[in-house]
Order: sequence, then structure tokens, then C-alpha cells
Amino acid sequence: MDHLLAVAGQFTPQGRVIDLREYGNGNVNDTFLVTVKGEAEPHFILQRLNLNVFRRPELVMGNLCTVTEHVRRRLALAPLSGGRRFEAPRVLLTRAGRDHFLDPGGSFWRALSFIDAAETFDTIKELGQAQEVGYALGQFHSLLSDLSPDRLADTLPGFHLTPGYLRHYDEVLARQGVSPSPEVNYALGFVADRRAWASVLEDAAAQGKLRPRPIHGDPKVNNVMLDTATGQAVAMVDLDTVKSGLVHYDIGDCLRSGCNPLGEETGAWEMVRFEPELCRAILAGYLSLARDFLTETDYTYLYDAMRLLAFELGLRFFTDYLAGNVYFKARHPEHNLVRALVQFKLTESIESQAAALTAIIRDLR
Ligand code: GN1
Ligand code: MG
Repeated sequence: MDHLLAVAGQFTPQGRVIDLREYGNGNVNDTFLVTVKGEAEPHFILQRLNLNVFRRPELVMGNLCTVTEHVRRRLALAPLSGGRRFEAPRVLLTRAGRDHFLDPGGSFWRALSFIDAAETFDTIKELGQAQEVGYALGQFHSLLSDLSPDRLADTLPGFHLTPGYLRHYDEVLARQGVSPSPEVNYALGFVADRRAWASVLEDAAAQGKLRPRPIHGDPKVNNVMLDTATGQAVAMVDLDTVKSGLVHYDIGDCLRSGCNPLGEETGAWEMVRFEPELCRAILAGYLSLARDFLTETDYTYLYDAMRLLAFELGLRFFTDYLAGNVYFKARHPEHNLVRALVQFKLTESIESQAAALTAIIRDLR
């Protein structure tokens, strides 16, 4: 604790740290909420980056600065209509004027301003909230739509490239083997049945049908901050994965997260379903802004995007389970297996509603 307090102190030149507690439930980094006395803003977010995942943390910080500065510049030039609030966190500097602090043990720490009077939820409670979650992603994409993706470094090579995750899965299977169980057999069969289709977005990109843009990379429900009083979306947070990619990764990820009322951490994986009315509301919120920049072909791949991102996350969790839980933080040995089963059930639910979901996309476009 003393060590944490000392690290936090690096990011508050004037203030005195009076409280520090774990915050959120990220699967990769460690996040803390820090309270200080003697600064204009009483809180900030302190994070230890997982260097096993983010091998080039200086590039992550570069992207973070590029994106947040761009968003703030756009909002200053053209404030949102109706006095709506939308913010991007600010990168806080250390006493030495740097955007991170390397502790003697080699940990990489950075701090961000805290978005005040806002909260996050792990699952969506009602349709109005779903619309706001979609709006947040649409606003984020819209604010970045004039930023060239070439300005962003590739901080996570292979991120959201499903064919690459399949190759890794095959390697892990060949190396470690598996102890069969009904759940493991279900997962193995599930992946086998969908291999041929898993390159659908990458094939479209390779054929020039979809083009890269700046993306968030991890727009799940609890990375959207909603105003505590109005419920309106006020920020997209957790910007470590911003890079160049297909907006389809973001749309698919937001939908696989937002339309699963039981949430991705449920143990009741057999009960998981994809709720089409939540999908309609999220897409309506998203398209209220994204209509301006999506192409006809972009719409063609929206159904595949939701199906694929659920499948892909299931594949990533399952592979990590087989590999011995080396990537995602796990609270027990079977945790990543259960997480995988949740995403596979969700994928199945999407597939069984293909016609209805395609109709929703058609109605909204
Ligand atoms: C990881 O750490 P967290 O929870 O923000 C992961 C995402 C997954 C998500 C699933 C860099 O994000 O891709 O969708 O878990 N981030 C990385 O909850 O792999
Ligand atoms: Mg994240």
C-alpha cells in the first residue's frame, strides 16, 4: 500500500494522496481510484499497464495522447448541440513532467483525469441506456472520423484479427493438448464448426470492401461513462486499445457486450442469450451519428461483426484457458473456460436470430 501511495504521489505535484482503492474490474491492467487533497480535482485514475499484453507501453501513451487531444480539439471547435456533455480523459504528468512513471520493480504506471459525476455499468438495464451506449460509440467514432488512422501506432499487433487467434489456438492445442470434459468438447466442436467463416471481416478488408479507421478496440458496456443525473453518455474510457482497425470490431464488441443481459461474467452460461431489442436500441444510438460516415458495404457486414466478435472473444478466452490462463486475469482455474462458454452461447443466440437481426439493421439504415 505504501508503494502504491508513493506511486500515486508522483502524479500529484501539488496535492497529498489521502485515499487509494481498486477500481473497476479490468481483465488486463490494474486500476485504482486516487483521492487527493490540495488539487483542483479531488480524484484521478492510476493504472499499472500489463506489460505482458502491452509490450510497447510508450506507443500506448502516444496513441492515448493523440486521440484524447484530437477529441478535445474537436469538441472545443464545435461543442455538442443541446449543451450535451462529452469528454475525453486527460493524461496526467508526473513531477518530472513525464506521461508515465517506471517504478524500481519495472512496473509502468500512468494516470488519467477522472470523469466526474458519471458512472459505469457492467450490463445494460433498459433501452434508454442501450441507446446511450450506442450513442457514445457513435460519438467517439464520429469525433475521430477526421483523424488519419496512420497517425496511430499498432500497439497490439493482431488485435481483433480472428484468423490469427485461430492460429494461436491451434498452436496451443498442439502444444498442451486438453483434458476432455463435456464443456471442453462443446467448445472444441464450436470452434471447429466456425473456422471457415472466421476470416469474414479480414477477407472483406483484404478485398478493399472495408477500410481501417481509428477505433476504440474495447468498447464494452462498462467502458462507457453515463452521467449520474441524466443517464446521458459522457465519455468512452479505457483507451489503451485505440489504434487503426475496422469499426466493425468496435460495433461487434459493443453489441456482444451490451446485448447480453446476464453479463460476460455470469456462471449461468447455459442461460445466456442475445437480446435483439437491446441491439436495436444500441444500433439506433450508434447510427444517429454513424450514418454520416458508414458506407453501404459497412452495413453489409454489421451482422457478421456482432456474430464474429462474440465468437472471437469466446475463442480468446478458451485459448487462454487451454494455455493455463496466461493473458486474462482469472479468479479460478476454470474462469476463462466459463467466460468462453458465455460467449459461445451468445454467438449461438445471435445465429439463431440471424433473420431478425438482419431485419433490424435493414430497418435502421
Ligand atoms: C479485456 O482489460 P479489459 O477488461 O478492459 C480485453 C478485451 C476484451 C475484454 C473482455 C487488451 O479488456 O479485448 O474484450 O477483456 N483487452 C485486451 O472483458 O485484450
Ligand atoms: Mg480494456
